[in-house]
Amino acid sequence: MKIKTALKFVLGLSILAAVSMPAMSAGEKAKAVMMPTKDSKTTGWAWLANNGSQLRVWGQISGLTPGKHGFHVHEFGDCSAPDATSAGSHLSLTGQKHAAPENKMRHSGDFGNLEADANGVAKFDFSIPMTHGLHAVLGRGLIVHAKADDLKTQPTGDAGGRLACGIIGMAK
Ligand SMILES: [Cu+2]
Ligand SMILES: [Zn+2]
Repeated sequence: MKIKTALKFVLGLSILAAVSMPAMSAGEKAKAVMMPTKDSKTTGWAWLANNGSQLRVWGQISGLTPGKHGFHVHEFGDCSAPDATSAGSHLSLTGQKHAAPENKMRHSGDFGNLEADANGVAKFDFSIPMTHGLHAVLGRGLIVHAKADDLKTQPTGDAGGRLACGIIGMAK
């Protein structure tokens, strides 16, 4: 009797695992918690998930000056330097130049600009083509800058210093 109950339990568990696994990979998403650099008050968060052939990016960042701020995925998931330069340059998987997010020929990490309102809060929700999707940006650094990205100056868009840095990691 006891053995029979135990068998039922094990069988039940394996059915549960088989049913729940496909749902987990379909809903796969990542999160970057934006931490302020030295002398910055900029904080926030961004979610990232595959949206068909595109990458959806949504979230909220506060403690900005009103107006446009460059927003990029940088090469490394290392925000440890006081000015976040440890995150390296813009993520570039295909060797293209810096450009606008609409441009097919751009750094993979070129997300363009966020626009902060009069209170210094930027709310965003956009989708952007991304070679290899979410997995291309996992473990990288997400950076919001002090100035607007002019979308043409090489190799940074002249977006100025780094106000906050977050490491893109898997999330529930
Ligand atoms: Cu940047
Ligand atoms: Zn770039």
